[in-house]
Amino acid sequence: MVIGRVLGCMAVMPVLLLLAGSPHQAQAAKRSFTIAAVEPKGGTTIDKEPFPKDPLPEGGGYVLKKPDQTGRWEVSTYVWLPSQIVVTEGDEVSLEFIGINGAQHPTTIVGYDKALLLRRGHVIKVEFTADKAGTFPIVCAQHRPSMVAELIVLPKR
Ligand SMILES: [Cu+2]
Repeated sequence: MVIGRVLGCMAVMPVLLLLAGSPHQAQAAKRSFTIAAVEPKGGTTIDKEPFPKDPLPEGGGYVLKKPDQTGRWEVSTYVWLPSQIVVTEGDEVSLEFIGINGAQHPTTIVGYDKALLLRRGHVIKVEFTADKAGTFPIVCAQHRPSMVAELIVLPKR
């Protein structure tokens, strides 16, 4: 009777060990993200703050508007929100890009050979298996150098 119980426990142990396994050994997860093309903006008038003398880096990602007739000037930048996406190798990834600001964003996910032309008011869904680990830039060619996000694929452990 006692031996039977002990043997019974031993038979259950491998199952418990499997259940208690590291979360990294879990099956591929489905991961979904929304990535918005946005343009944070700030501004003031020259009587409060002088218009900056130094030009901003070129490439279309930074916009500095000179003072208008009221003396108001503005600065903005095109970015992806969020700018980092972290998944684990093997995950089924769904990236839903939405165009909020800017007419269009010709975009590539470098290293995963994905290209899309995102227009304002549209959603483009990109689905793939994260089958290689590393850091892969998500680059809008029209708004460099600021409109670059990172797809980070952590290696399977
Ligand atoms: Cu862009």
